[in-house]
Amino acid sequence: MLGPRFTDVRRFDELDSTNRYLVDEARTGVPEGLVAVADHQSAGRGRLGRRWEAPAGSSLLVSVLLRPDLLSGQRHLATAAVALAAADAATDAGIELWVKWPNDLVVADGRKVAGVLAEAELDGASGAPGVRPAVVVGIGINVNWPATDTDLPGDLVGAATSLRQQLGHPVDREALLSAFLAHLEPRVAGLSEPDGRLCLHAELRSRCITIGADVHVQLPGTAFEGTAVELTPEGHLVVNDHGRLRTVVAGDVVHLRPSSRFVPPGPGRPPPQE
Ligand code: BT5
Repeated sequence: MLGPRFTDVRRFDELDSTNRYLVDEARTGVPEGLVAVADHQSAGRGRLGRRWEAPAGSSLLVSVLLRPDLLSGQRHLATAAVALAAADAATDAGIELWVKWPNDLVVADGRKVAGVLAEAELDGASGAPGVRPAVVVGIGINVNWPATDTDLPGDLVGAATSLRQQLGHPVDREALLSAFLAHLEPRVAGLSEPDGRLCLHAELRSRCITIGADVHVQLPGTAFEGTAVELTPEGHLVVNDHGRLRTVVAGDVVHLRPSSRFVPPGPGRPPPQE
């Protein structure tokens, strides 16, 4: 069931990028709630100029236009809201996904099922009085591709998997989209409220397999290693770098050693170990 926000769902056989489409729409002042879904993206975007790969008709490629009442430093919570809604939709489909900070959804062995990309639109109509800046958040979910590792390009073997590969049967993309939007609705409402942000933070913390892991953090022009120990209320990662606590707002994180707090799932949903 769709909530009141996400009623305008625009579907495309092909787009360059659903994020690009919504960022352009945001510049014209379109209100919160517009959704773009594509069967295929000719230039699907990852972070830092990287590509998102998805054969036509195989994946859920969806972006949402949000205008939450957030400070710019809190924007990571919009990424979290989308990641957590997608994780709940995957749970409905029968599989548990975990958040690998900052923007991946992974299965317990670390292989990536989905990636989230948030882009802010601060110019144009969004800068007009009374119009909150837009945040466009897109997610690519590997639904029916890969079916097996042999479908993957070499660089993604061992790094990517899909709902289908994990479950052993195809998954209905429409049902997944409906579940995702339904799970997103209350979280987007929560983004603009202090209590809602507290809830998102708590949820993110319990889904985040990076906390407790030894990590290599790649920042622009520099890198360091340490143990991820916490998430700030804004969802940023706190890393203990040999006794010095460093907050990482944006960066790439490689897990060097899995979290001791994370117990790989057996049957049913595992509670994270505190
Ligand atoms: C992401 O970037 O993971 C964000 C991906 C967001 C994609 C969605 S699709 C709808 C919306 N419209 C867009 O144009 N984008 C969004 P990043 O963390 O930079 O990861 C990118 C890296 O993941 C690539 O360099 C590959 O190594 C890997 N990758 C690419 N395609 C993948 C896939 N289908 N499954 C797993 N890994 C993949």
